[in-house]
Amino acid sequence: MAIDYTERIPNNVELASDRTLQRALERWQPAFLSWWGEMGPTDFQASDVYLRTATSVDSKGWAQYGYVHMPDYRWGIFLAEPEADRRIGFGDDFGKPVWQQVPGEYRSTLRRLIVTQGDTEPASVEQQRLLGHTAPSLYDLRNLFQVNVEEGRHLWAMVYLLQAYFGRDGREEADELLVRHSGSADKPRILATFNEPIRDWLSFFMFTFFTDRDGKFQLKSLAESSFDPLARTCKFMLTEEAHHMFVGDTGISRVTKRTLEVMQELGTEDPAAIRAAGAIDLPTIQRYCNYWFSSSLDLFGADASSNAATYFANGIKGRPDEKRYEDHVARDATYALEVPDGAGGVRVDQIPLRNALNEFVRTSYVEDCLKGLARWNRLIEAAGNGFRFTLPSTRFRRGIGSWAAVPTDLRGEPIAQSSYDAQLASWLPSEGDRAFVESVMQPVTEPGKMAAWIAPPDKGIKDRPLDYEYVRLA
Ligand code: BYC
Repeated sequence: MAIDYTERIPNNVELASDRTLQRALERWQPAFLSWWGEMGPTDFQASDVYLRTATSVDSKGWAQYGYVHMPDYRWGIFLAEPEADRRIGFGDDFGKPVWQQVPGEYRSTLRRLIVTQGDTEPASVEQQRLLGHTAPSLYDLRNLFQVNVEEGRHLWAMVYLLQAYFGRDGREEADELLVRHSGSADKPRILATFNEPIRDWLSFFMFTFFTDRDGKFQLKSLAESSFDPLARTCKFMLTEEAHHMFVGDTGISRVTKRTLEVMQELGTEDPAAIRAAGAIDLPTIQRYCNYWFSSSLDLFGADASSNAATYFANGIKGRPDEKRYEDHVARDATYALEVPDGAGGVRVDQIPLRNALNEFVRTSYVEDCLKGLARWNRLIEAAGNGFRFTLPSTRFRRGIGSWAAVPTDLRGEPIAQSSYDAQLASWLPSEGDRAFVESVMQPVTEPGKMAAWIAPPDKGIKDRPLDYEYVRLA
């Protein structure tokens, strides 16, 4: 009997009325499920997890809570409600009607952007697949799985666009999204950060704070797209994305809070003593920030980018919250870009704003990251301690753009390669730091209990108590 996919794939795109698309998704779904089985969270597939599931985009349906076995999660296809008479919001065609189909001349560009976005979603699930075994509490375990199933849904969102609007090429790309794997030597994920291993929960919190936040900015840029189905898809993805950054932000707060408690109890700031008590010293947390922040900065692309200028001119990818700006065409605006002068110093180049858009958005991202740091620093200040978290310069340890491979210190001052090489190990997590952090990652599975290196959250999920059984281990 034919599977009723209106039941199996909740959607608000009238899937049942498009047999070709339905068949394409029918072919892809078993491949997705087998990818989830092989590359998704190891074990826990038979556990009941207290998950939020979207069953529609309205306020009633987008966040339904209940126990679910992860493989039975209802990965659906949801686009935000259409905006009547929506017009192109930026670029050379400002004010013209948006596109409901892909314009032929932008087909390969749009496909490439959708594939790049889509590739990050399963990549992150692959990166995090082992973390369930070392969760510091059932609350955290549930949050990990919530993030994982939603990244899976975000993959569905991009696969829907590929299969609905890009014909055969789109179907092939959808298949390839399940063939590339994070960290694979032969077929790695597209963007570098998504090939970095995430072996411990401190890295997971850093990733959800710094890397998911790049996701927020990229999705906001794509939510402005003149290709209306992409814009609507990204708008709805953003509602789910907020929780992922919450997990990172509160995760790092809780680790910091616990460390401060231990410092208070012991009356010392000595990292060795703090580690001996099973907590993670603040300088180690700072080194993890340095690592994940600098890696995530590359995800914005090159600081001077003709690709970015073309996306903007053609109405393909805009600026986050484009309505905030007065000049939506930005044909004559310029941007002062700091670049290496080739002689060990810094030079300021005036370049067209359109070409500097990646840097422009990266700057907003840094401001957003700093709000989190200010929150963590307030905890430290309230504890009467003088330590403060800081972000390295955006020039530090870059792999993409004009600062790529230019040795600088944490403040972004160009330095000799030899000096950089000598100090890098003290700026980033060392093997010793990683080994220590991994050593404290002992699973805690009793409801309401927390591992020794992390404070409990302020409250539970959906008004449930902290000792609620967020995951019923099978
Ligand atoms: N790694 O002109 P540029 C998320 C390449 S995260 C490797 O700036 P472009 C999530 C680039 O491909 C958000 N290569 O390039 C978070 C180009 O190569 P070619 C994901 C890189 O394409 C957590 C060359 O450098 N969404 O959602 O305009 C969990 C020149 O650069 C990288 C998106 O990324 C890199 N980091 O800009 C789950 C949005 N950066 O063509 C999910 C879609 C650049 O010269 N993607 N290159 O060979 C885009 O908008 C663009 O592709 C990028 C790059 C902004 C990423």
